[in-house]
Amino acid sequence: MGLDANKQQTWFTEYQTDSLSLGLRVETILASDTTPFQKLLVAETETFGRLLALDGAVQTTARDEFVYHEMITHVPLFMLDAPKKVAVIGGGDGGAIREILKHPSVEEAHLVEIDAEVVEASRRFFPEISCALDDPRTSIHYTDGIRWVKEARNFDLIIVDSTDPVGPAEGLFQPQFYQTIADALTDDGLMVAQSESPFLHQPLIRHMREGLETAFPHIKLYLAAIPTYPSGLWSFLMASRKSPAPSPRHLTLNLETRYWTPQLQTAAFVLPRFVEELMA
Ligand code: AG3
Repeated sequence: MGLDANKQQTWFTEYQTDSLSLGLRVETILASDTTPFQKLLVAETETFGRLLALDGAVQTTARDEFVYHEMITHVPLFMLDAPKKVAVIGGGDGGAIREILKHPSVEEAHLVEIDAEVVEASRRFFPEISCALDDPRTSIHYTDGIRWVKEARNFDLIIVDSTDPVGPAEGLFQPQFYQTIADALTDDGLMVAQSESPFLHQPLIRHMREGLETAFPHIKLYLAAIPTYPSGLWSFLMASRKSPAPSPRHLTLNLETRYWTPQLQTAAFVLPRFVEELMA
């Protein structure tokens, strides 16, 4: 407990708001680059293992990535009996793709990432996260997700695995984008988007919910605990034309997971009152 003055004092600090930060002691900096889109940092941290940060914001760490990647994928996938075509907008580390391909019905997993250097960094420094990017079912498109979705059709699930709503991801939080996603889905299809922290980003969550409501009749929010993201409590918004219900296969598929369980498939939607109020 506490600070050991004998250890090297190199810290990664994410300034999460203008009055709140998260610090991780760094053992080694592995990559620090400016891509055409953002600043990219890969570092070995003592507490959470390898860290990928974009524009100073934690995207993923080796020790807690499973929470985010399992929850952004399995919860919507298990609302479907036989998902076949899935797309991830953003998510260049490949973690969501790895989880999607655990579902045997999936035939096509499309990764739509604007920044090829994120994918390259993940292949190089996070082999356990990027491991499904070479699967024959995976296609990678290095392009703007907004443009790509306009041409997409017949998807069972579209996942928006974006960075925060500043910089390259800004357009991924706009109502017009949600309408183009709706047009790219089958009638039974779903979309899910990471929607930041209910402690710190309530206006954003409301804005996203209202935007989603212009394109979809059913919107639900669910939660997961992600220790390296701002406040540690994270949310996801799921939207669909039909009222979603877990497919019976969520009880029988016996996926290898570390966070998601069949019980969480429904329990993740049970909300604390202050979060429920955000959705009312
Ligand atoms: N997407 C990033 C979630 C936002 C984190 N925000 C922050 N640290 N300020 C995660 C990408 C993982 N595939």
